[in-house]
Parts: sequence; C-alpha cells; structure tokens
Amino acid sequence: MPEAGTERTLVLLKPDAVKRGLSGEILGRLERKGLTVVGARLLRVTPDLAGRHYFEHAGKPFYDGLVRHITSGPVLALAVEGRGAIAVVRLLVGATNPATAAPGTIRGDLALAMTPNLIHASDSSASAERELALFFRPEDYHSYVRTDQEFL
Ligand code: 3AN
Repeated sequence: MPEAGTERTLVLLKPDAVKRGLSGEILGRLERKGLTVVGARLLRVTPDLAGRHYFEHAGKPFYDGLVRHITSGPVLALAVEGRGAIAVVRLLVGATNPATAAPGTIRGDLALAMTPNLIHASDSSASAERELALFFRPEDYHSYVRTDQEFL
C-alpha cells in the first residue's frame, strides 16, 4: 500500500539537460529528496508527441521554439512518486525563467535561458495523469519501496 498522499508525476529532462550531461545531477537531486523513480525512458520526442504534450501552449509566441527544442535530441522521461510529489518536484525545479529562479532550485542553479530550461514537471494531478499517459504504458511502472524509506 502506498503511503497516504503519495502522488505520481511526470518529469522530462529536456534535450539540453541530456546533452549537457546533467541527467545524473538532476536525477540525483530528485532521488536525494526522497522521491522514488518508478519509470524511466530515454526517447526522442516526435513532433506529434510534442504537440500533444504542449497543446496548452499552441499559438503562443514561444510555441514553435518549444517544440523545436523538445524534439531536438534525447529526452529522459521519468515517472516519479512520493508524498505530495507534484508540488515537491515543482519546488525543486524552480520558476519557469531560470534567470530569476531561486538559487538552490534546478533551474536556478543550472540554467540561464528560457526555452532550454532543462526540465518539465507536471503542474497538477490532472496534468500529471494526462502527461504520464503520453510517455508510459501501465506496464512500464515499477512498484517498490526504497530501502531508506522502509521504516519511515
Ligand atoms: P513550466 O515548465 O515552468 O511549467 P510553462 O508550462 O509555462 O512552464 O511553459 C512550458 C515551457 O515553455 C517552459 N518550460 C519553457 O521551456 C517554455 N516557455 C514558457 N514561457 C516561455 C517564454 N516566455 N519564452 C520562451 N519559452 C517559454
């Protein structure tokens, strides 16, 4: 039985994170926080998948650049679980604009530009559910308890 309040969220390490060799650094921050990685895929996002993932942004001035970036190289898709994981991951990620994201956050510490801002994280339970289904099939998830959390 998962602990009450356990949520599952989608994290994408965007092509800039993978190509800068920052996957381990970012994944390590999520792991050290105590979150559990229950799914992982390294994939190339197609224009069709990008359109479905970012449909809310269609028509915005930055949309074409956003799709160009997310399709420009490998993406590490992670399904991450933990108590209050959706909000916890968003706090770790930091504000959308890395230039003003707080130091200590992933974007605040590791990025400067706006579109290649390293990471995507679902912003609500509805978007987590919708976005996870774009990247993972039900059988892709692993169920296990981290040994450092067995007795918490
Ligand atoms: P977040 O990823 O912080 O939830 P959203 O959902 O508002 O941000 O935007 C999705 C992505 O679109 C951002 N991660 C960023 O890459 C890009 N983006 C958002 N706003 C801008 C902007 N004003 N200029 C360029 N890119 C942007």
